Amino acid sequence: MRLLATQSHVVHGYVGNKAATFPLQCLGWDVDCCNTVQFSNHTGYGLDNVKGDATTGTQLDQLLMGVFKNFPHEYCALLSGYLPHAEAVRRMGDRYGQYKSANPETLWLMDPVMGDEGQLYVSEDVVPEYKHLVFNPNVGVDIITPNQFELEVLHGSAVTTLQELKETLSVMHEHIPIIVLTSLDARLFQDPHHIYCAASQKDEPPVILKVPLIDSYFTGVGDIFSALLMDRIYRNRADLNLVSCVNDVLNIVQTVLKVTHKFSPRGVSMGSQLMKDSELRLIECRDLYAGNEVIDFTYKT
Ligand code: PXL
Repeated sequence: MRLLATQSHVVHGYVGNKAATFPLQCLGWDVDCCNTVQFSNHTGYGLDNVKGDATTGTQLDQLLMGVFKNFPHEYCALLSGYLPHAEAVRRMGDRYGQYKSANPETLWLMDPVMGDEGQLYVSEDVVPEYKHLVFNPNVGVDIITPNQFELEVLHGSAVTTLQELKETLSVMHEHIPIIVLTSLDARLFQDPHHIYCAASQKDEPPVILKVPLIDSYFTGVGDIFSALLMDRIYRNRADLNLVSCVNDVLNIVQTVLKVTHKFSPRGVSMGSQLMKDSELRLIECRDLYAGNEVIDFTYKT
């Protein structure tokens, strides 16, 4: 199993490709990484404490062109995450799209990383690029993993009820077969003590999952989530039970966060070097990725 991942590289810590690679390798994947940035550390340390550069659209295009020229049929799976500039999103979309049309069996998971809780953390012109990849027919994205804010940005309107959530998902499913919402607004459930997610497939009602909230800051959680989700969906693609895949991944991520939290029990503050205490403890969790202990997180609405 070989996967191509286009997302961040950080020298220190675990976000982007640094968060995805080791867990996937533990599961038997060869992981080929195209780095969209090379930063000293993630941006949660505070912008003054981040050094390094983003890969330009042209550089990214060259890398992907070389990779797909030399390895035109080798990838079972394509993954993408944080791409800070519009040009980079476009080039990734073009190259991945070409590969996918020549290799329709390959699974493409795109995490449309744009922001959270009402705030964009990429430049604004990234939005229409992701909209293009989601709403145009024949692009070929199989799976997207937005949070609720990213779903709203893509769809262009707020989601304030579960009924609106269903309607929004059914519009998105016109071209995207699988949508996993990695966090829903706590206000939809009046419950600040849990994180709510949703697993949704075309022509089926979405299933909500509910996970206890750990009161701290973590980064790279979405990146390990999308990597493990890709693994589970790929392995089970012949007879896919999406809810079971998402539930399994949530169990693992929850345990990784519990282990990480055990090392920084007093919590950490965003925007400072104290973030170093809450880097994901991916090595310590090396025996977990295959999954074993499964709590049922599904939530009946
Ligand atoms: O997806 C998390 C992430 C990825 N890439 C960079 C980041 C972060 C989170 O802070 O800073 C560069």
